Amino acid sequence: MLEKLLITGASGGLGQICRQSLKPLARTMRLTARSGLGEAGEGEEIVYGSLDDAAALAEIVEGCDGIVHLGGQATEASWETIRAANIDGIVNLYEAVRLSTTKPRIIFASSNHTIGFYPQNQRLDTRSPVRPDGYYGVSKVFGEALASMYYDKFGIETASVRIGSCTAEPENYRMLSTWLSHRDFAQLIARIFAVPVLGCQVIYGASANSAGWWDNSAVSFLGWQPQDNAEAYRAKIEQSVPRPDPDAPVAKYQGGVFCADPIFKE
Ligand code: 15L
Repeated sequence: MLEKLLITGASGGLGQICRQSLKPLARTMRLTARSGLGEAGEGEEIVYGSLDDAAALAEIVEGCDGIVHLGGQATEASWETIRAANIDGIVNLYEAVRLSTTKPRIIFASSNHTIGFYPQNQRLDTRSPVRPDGYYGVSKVFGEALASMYYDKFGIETASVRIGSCTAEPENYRMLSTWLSHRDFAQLIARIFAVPVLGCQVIYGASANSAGWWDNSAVSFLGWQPQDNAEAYRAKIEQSVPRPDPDAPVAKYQGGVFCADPIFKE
């Protein structure tokens, strides 16, 4: 059990899920976001702060022995927005960890958009070269590279989880391959904190989908066995979601619509 688990981006969609599901993992949960965290529940601490405030982050990180880093920009945006949240912000986080006395293990919410431009008929493993599908995907590649450097130079351990589509249930054809159930995500996080030695790993965050594209055999030592399979929702999707044009990016590329976006301007 962790003493103090920090969740960044705790007010976002996944943050709210983790706030509930990760309670059994730590004696205390420290939740941070810029706003919107409500009242602290039992065993919770709320500390408001921003990833661009290095001094505040140092205080937020100190005393924690685990971090689930969900904070930052979670979709495509202008370079200015991505740079502030996902480039400068994650450097600030790793510097805070390096300077902390507790040197927490980090779970970095990376994304399938690091490899989004691979075609949907190609299976990948965790050593396949990256093919990001936008500024957002590039920023997640940066985060993974930063984690690698902080491990090699300073021994700080990270699991970069390339989250597919973490929703209550799969919502479209692509998600039959990319879906990560909330339950499987929580169990993956528990395994990452449980193993005695983690090192620095890349892991695909997807449930045991029959139509899945990603091979996690290089991290089988984690002992993570996803329970859910998007296939159980296929009939429902076939009844309710129009089938996309096979030449549309959403049907062609693993990153789906992110591959269709031109360079993003705000
Ligand atoms: C992501 O990285 C996004 O944060 C999320 O909003 C979804 O778009 C997801 O990828 C996805 O590819 O389904």
